[in-house]
Amino acid sequence: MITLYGFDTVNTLKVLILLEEIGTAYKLEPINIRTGEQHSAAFRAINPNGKVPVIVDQDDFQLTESGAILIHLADRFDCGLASKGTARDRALEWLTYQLSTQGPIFGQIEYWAHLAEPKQPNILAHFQKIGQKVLGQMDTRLSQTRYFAGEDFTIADIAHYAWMTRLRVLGLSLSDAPHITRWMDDLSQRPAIQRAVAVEKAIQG
Ligand SMILES: N[C@@H](CCC(=O)N[C@@H](CS)C(=O)NCC(=O)O)C(=O)O
Repeated sequence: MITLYGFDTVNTLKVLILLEEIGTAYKLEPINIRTGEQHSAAFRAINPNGKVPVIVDQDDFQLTESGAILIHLADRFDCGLASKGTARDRALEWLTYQLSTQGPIFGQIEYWAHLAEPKQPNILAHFQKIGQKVLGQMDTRLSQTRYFAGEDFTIADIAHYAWMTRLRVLGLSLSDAPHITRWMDDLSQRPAIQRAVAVEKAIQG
């Protein structure tokens, strides 16, 4: 049995999507990061960094970092990542792009748009400009292939999709990104993604 410690966050959503795609039994333990539960001694014993998501796999193996968790689960259940070869390399390439570029830039936009006090319009505009560039790079990739890694749906798609559910609050536009729109429509129809989004929405501390 896998236990997922998480909350209503994009990184938790990535893991929920993969667990639903796999179809394995899992238990969700909400950690309310808005009331500071991530700093409790009990949670720090599970993740000293005080962040979600974390999984505990079969009661004895604990893992943090959404990217590492996706790779671990994909390999363990043979779901969403080829075991070797170019298909695996390509999926890890685009997973890394999400972890190093799309996620951090979108995170900056969310901070400067909604959390920063006082507001800094110049900084927000700076990150939104980079965010549109990121969307352009994603759209170019999806103009060449059905999914990020090629013809198969992988954990690279899962990782990218999680932040894309927040596009509205980021103030970014898909008007010049028809291939992302096509890919979003495709992923939104996957029953596992629909279930994961519903589970994330229902999380309460
Ligand atoms: N690099 C980590 C980031 C995890 C992360 O930033 N989690 C946030 C929520 S999305 C968190 O737990 N924040 C609580 C805090 O920093 O106090 C991953 O990909 O899992």
